[in-house]
Amino acid sequence: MTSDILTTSQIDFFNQQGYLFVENLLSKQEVEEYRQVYEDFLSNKIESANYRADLAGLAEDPDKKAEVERITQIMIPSRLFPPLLSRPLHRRSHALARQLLGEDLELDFDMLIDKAPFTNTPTPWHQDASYWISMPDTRAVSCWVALDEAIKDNGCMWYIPKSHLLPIRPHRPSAKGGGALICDAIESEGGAVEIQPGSCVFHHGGTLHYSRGNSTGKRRRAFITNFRPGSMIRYERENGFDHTGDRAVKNEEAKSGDFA
Ligand SMILES: O=C(O)CCC(=O)C(=O)O
Repeated sequence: MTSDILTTSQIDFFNQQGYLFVENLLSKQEVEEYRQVYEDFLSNKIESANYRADLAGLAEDPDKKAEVERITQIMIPSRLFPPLLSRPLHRRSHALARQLLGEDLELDFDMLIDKAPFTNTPTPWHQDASYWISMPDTRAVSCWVALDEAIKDNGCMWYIPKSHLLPIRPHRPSAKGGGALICDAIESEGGAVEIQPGSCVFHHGGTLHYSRGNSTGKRRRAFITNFRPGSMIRYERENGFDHTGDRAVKNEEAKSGDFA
């Protein structure tokens, strides 16, 4: 059975720890359907080239630029292919996000992150809020849905419990050529959440997270939705920010290490 109702203890866990595992957001058949749409994005059958990047950045030596994208990120899939908005992943993750952080939560953006086989490239430790402009209301939650089994060796998510309750850490770009943002953190501060296809993990916008590289021969596809109060989405847009642009440190507090 798929899930779209949370218990009080799940909501309390999220508020206290900053993340929450939810089993079976999608059925097996739904996972298959999402895998097909995912391939349409990766093969550019659904035109997404302008929103596609390698989170690993460019290799330091441009002559050695990776032939294979190591961490493929495609932003705003539902703006490029709106039928996704009424499908189960968006509907159920939205329903659960509202139970976690409030009825005023709306979809801000979504993204695909794929780790190809044997690419061995970690997603660096970071807090999502470091990418975003500073906002008066910091409620924000991501739903990270696995379309393949996600285990330590192919890049399941790791979280640092309670980190959303502490000041944001200072962030910096991880690589020349526009790599993901990084802050100082280590695995022993947190724990890995290994999950099956169709299951998901929610994390708060202030929760520190990371994933190891994919050292296996199989894919690691994730479909991610992100929600925040509608008033804050309008605030972002009025300030020219819509999650399709560059990956600079945008949050003033992440430059200094404070978080209001
Ligand atoms: O999929 C990954 O490796 C990283 C995902 C991530 O950083 C996020 O969903 O905020």
